[in-house]
Amino acid sequence: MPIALYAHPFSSYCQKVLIALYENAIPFELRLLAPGNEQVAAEHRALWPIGKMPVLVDEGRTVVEASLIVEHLDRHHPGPTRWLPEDPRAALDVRMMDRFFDNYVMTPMQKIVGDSLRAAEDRDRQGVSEARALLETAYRWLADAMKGREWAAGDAPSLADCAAAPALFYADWAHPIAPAFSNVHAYRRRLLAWPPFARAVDEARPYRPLFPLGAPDRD
Ligand SMILES: N[C@@H](CCC(=O)N[C@@H](CS)C(=O)NCC(=O)O)C(=O)O
Repeated sequence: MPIALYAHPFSSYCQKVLIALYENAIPFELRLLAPGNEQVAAEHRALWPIGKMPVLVDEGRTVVEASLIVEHLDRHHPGPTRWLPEDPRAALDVRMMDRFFDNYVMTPMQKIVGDSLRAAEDRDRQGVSEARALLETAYRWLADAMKGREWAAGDAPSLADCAAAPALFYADWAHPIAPAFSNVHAYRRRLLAWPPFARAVDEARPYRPLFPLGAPDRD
């Protein structure tokens, strides 16, 4: 039975997993979570009532949370690119950067985007301004952390880069990265040129009109 991935190509957390699948050419069946696909939505709800995507099913085992899905693929479908180093200290560096991108880039980016989908009277101005401030702090910290680095942790692509690519891609749309943070811009550009992420971005192009803040005419 092929791996099934419940996902949508425009979702940042789904792209995090798609990178890992594409990079190591792992075959899978996309169970597209999109309006009108009621059967797929019902399967997804039954597998993971929390309702978040992506969800992966492999040999009857359900795996949730993008980082854990990438770790599952690394253990059970290892390919030429390994996502977590064997060395425990190096693996901790990768996990730390993965947490950084999820918690301090992806989360505030989602807050800004999610808030823009709310009715005007339900907007959370304070929450959005806190999210913007957090993104500024995260960009500044990352600009320093990326000095002399090509990849987020160590000298090879890892789980941390799977997290970084969609996080920085969309965060720059939601709250532009200041030109002064040139290391962050350069890293984001390298990620956009990374073949598995370039493919995920290309496949998601038709959905750009869905970006509620208006997708910029670039990338
Ligand atoms: N912690 C989850 C977050 C996943 C997540 O936020 N997914 C979004 C799409 S990018 C989602 O499912 N949104 C739909 C919803 O919240 O109903 C992970 O790492 O997989």
